Amino acid sequence: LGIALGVGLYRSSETFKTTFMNRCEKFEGSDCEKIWTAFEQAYLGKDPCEVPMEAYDPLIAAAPFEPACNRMMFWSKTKDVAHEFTAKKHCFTTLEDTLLGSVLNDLTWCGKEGSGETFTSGCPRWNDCDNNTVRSFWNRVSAAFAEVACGDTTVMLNGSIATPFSLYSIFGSIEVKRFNPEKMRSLNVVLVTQQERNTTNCTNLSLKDLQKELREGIKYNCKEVSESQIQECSSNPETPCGACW
Ligand code: DVN
Repeated sequence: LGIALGVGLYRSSETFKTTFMNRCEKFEGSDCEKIWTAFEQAYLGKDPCEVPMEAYDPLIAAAPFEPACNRMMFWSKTKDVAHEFTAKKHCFTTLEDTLLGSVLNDLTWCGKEGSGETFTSGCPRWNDCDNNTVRSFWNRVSAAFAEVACGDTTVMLNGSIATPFSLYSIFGSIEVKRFNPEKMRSLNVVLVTQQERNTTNCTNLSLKDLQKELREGIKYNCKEVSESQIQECSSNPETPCGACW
């Protein structure tokens, strides 16, 4: 059994690296072996609950975020609708469309004290501990993505929930705090509504918190847009992005 288990773990970490490399190589001109090494050093041999976000600094240095001015899209509680949209309309880019975001999207990984392996099971869950391998990664890459945000930026927020903007989300606790008024002209909220539900609107109190969080010099706008309108727009290749909302 020990051997079988060992082989199973070995195989899963091999699959993990293969997935990482395959996804990475879609981004032409990137040194994926170098990026993999910088990634691994963040967590290998460590207690998976004691990986601070700074552990990924060398990874960010190995694969820096290139700003996509006027095209950057943030999101919170709108994962599916935002990604369906950017998959079809390339005039907007989310973190998960960038190299690091897309390579690790939907994956779980961690190390173990005294081991040089990458594990893909038995890792802490998102809320099990603050400094877990996966959560610290998303916090770190989100910070880096937000730091380079420039021009007019967009955030899709969920208009079907009571607090579309939460200070405890990654968007509220990490990204908004790193928006730089010297680079960013405006933040444009697309509040995604659903006709059949009792939805909030741009006067929602949590959006006042968002405006308070924005540093002076960053303009704020909000628009209510129905999910069906967003989907219709992204499914029609002829419609320019500027006409989606
Ligand atoms: O702007 C985006 C993007 O740049 C991103 O990295 O951060 C922003 C979105 O984060 P958010 O504001 O915290 O939004 P959500 O919708 O609360 O959470 C985003 C994701 O973080 C979730 O979809 C979870 O990822 P998963 O498991 O679907 O791949 C993850 N997450 C957040 N809270 C979680 C959690 N996963 C499990 N349990 C939780 N409590």
